[in-house]
Amino acid sequence: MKVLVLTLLSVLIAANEAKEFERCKLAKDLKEHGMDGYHGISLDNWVCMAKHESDYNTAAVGPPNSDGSRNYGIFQINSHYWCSNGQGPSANGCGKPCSAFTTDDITDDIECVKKVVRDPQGMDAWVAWRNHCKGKDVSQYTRGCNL
Ligand SMILES: [Ca+2]
Repeated sequence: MKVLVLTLLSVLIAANEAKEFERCKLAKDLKEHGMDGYHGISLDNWVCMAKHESDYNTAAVGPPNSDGSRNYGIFQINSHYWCSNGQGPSANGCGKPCSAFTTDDITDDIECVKKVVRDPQGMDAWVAWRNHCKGKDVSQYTRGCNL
């Protein structure tokens, strides 16, 4: 029994390491990094984007896109434009390996997102944001968070 409990515990710990960011923790982290109103985008829009891009999963790696690139992490940062995954050409606009965007520390992810949103496409770069958040009432995404 003790062995089983320990095994279960280690499985739980491993699963937790690539964590699903709790909604309000993400909102707080984003706010601390100056994202509330960054490039005119409200905090709840950023949280909504992360919800629909990755379901708050910092370890998310998307399936291959039509150009063979992939998207990484809680904000699904693209390997063709913003990070290098060593497979195929990359502009690597954020100057990082894509693996940097699948860790629990989202500081570098946020810094990269600031570059992405300053591109001409703006928030429309995130298809899930366009489909699920754009022009909608997104206040629920920061509701109840003590920000
Ligand atoms: Ca990271």
